[in-house]
Order: sequence, then C-alpha cells, then structure tokens
Amino acid sequence: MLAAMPGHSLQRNVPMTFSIHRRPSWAISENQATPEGVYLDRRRILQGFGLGMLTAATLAASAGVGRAQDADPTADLYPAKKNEAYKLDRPVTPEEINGHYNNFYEFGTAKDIAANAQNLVIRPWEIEIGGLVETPFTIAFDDLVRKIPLETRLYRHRCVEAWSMTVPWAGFPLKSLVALAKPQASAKFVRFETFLDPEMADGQNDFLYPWPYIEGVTIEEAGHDLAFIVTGAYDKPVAKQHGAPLRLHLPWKYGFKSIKSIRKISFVEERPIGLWEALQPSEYGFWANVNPEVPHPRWSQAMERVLDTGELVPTQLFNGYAAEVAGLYTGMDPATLYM
Ligand SMILES: Nc1nc2c(c(=O)[nH]1)N[C@H]1C(S)=C(S)[C@@H](COP(=O)(O)O)O[C@H]1N2
Ligand SMILES: [Mo]
Repeated sequence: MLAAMPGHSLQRNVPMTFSIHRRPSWAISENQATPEGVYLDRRRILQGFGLGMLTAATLAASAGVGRAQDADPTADLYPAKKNEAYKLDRPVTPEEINGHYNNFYEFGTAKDIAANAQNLVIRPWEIEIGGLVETPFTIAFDDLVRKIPLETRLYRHRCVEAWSMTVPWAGFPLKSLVALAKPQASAKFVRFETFLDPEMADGQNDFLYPWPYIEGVTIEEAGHDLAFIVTGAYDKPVAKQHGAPLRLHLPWKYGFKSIKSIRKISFVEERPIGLWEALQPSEYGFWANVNPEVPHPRWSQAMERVLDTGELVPTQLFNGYAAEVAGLYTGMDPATLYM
C-alpha cells in the first residue's frame, strides 16, 4: 500500500469516469486519438496500480487530449541534446504511466488528474522575476525558453509518498536562470510560486490548501547543477499534468519540492514556507532531502515503489545523488535534513 499526502487516501480504485466528465469541450473524439507513445502493455498499468476500472479507450482518450490544441510554438526545441552525464540505474518510466499518475493538487487530489489538467492555459505565460535582484523583470515563457540552451537529462524522482519514477526531462539548469536574474548579495533563498486561478484550476477552490503552491530552496541549492528547470519531457514540450510550461525538478529532494507551472520567482532573505510546510509543518519540512532512515511521521521511507513495475526497492540517501549534493550540507546532521 502506498502512503498518501495529508488527509487523503490514495484513491487507487476511483473510476476513471472522473476524467471523462472533465474532458474539455474541445477534446478530440476517442477514435481520432493516436497517442504516439503507446509502447507499453496497457494491462501492466491496469494491474500494476489497481486501476481495474480504467479501460484502454479511456486511457487513449486522455492521452490524446493534450494534442488537440494548436501546435506548441516551442516544439522545434525538442528533442534537446542529451547530457550523457546523467545516467539511470533503472529503465525510464513509460510516458503513459507517469503521465497518468500525477500529483497536481490544483487539478484535484487524486492521481488521475491528467485529463482535468488539460484545462491549464499555458499561453500567454509570463514569469515574474523579482525580489532582491538587480532589476525585477517579467519575461514571456516563449522568450525565456530560447535564451538558455536546452538539454535532456535522465532523472530519478522520489515522492514523499514512497513511490518513484524516472523521467527524460528537458530544460536547463536553474543556475542559468539565477544568472539571468542577477540576484543581489543579500539574497539567501529562491522562492517559487505557481499560478493562482481557481476558475481554471478547480482544485484551488478547495480551501483546505493555502494556495498558491509555493516552494523554496537556498541560493546555494539553486546554484547546484542538479537543480533543473523542466520545459520538456519525452522529447517534446512538457505535458500539462507534469507542470507545463515550466516546473522545477530537484532530484535529491522529495517530489513536493519540485513545484509545477511556475509564475513567479523571487530572491529573498527569509526562508520561504512552502504549501505543504504551511499545511503540516510536522510532516513536510523545508529541506525534504530524501533519506531512507528518516521516516515520515506516518510511514517508513526505507523502501520505494517503482512506477510501472511496482517493484519495491531500497530508498537511497539523497535519492542516489549523495556524491553530487552532500557537499551542500556539510556540517549538518543528515537526519535533520528532512525538516
Ligand atoms: N504546483 C504544484 N506543484 C507540484 C505539486 C502540486 O500539487 N502542485 N505536487 C508535487 C508533488 S507531491 C510531486 S510528487 C510532483 C509530481 O510530479 P509529476 O506529477 O510530474 O510526477 O510534483 C510536485 N509539484
Ligand atoms: Mo510527491
């Protein structure tokens, strides 16, 4: 049994009628949907995650939804050149698996929010960069994404709920964006904020959560080469359910730190308080560095369940990136680096 984030069961057996009802009116009909990434045995999804009521037709329909729109103006940037320095110890998770097993609470608290997330409007999309910088500015995503060369990196992702996936992300190091922002010497943290639009994202009408989604890292963490701004995945612009048009990925930290659909980046002196920390500080801390020996208050973090295969494997310190990132935390007790 997988663990779930606060107040929610995993809802593994929710019928997929949810996504059918939420299909936007412009969605193409099922027989037009020709998902290009159908390279997996669908029965594996059905069995592996107990989604017994999920039909192949429903899956194909929701996979096709994202392609019903106008062509993405950044599509020419993909595939981005692969950075061979980033290798995996396990296969890449099939696109359709992690494209249908998401945490994006703006679009609902279940894992099957992919269809509902197609309501996310990603153009125009501007990113506000401010706080302790030389000159605050706003930049259109379509301009930003052409300012910094894109690369493809294979990364591991470990959710605090004890499941993991591997993704071929494309994007650029966060440090390149920091350089563009020109922070002042007094900036100690970088604070990220997701959009706030309850009409577009119906999950934001759920007043249990302190919207908008916020996350933060230290300026040193932001300068680490592993900290990555994701703009693409699977050799095309990143899908809406994964946090289009741009999201963060910090592979050595629990997944909730990797904020999606970023609208605002601020350089600040005070440590930012993320949405999960604001909601439940005893369970979700600022550092959130993956550590098999520090249990979540309600479950063990010793093992993780690999998406697709369902295999249980040992969790690794810093999610396997200790050689790269441990130096960021010298002198700090690894056990306290969860909170
Ligand atoms: N804005 C926003 N960002 C978010 C979340 C969210 O609910 N809203 N969920 C987080 C969690 S808990 C995880 S595990 C990852 C999931 O990313 P994926 O759905 O692309 O696998 O996104 C993170 N970023
Ligand atoms: Mo997560």
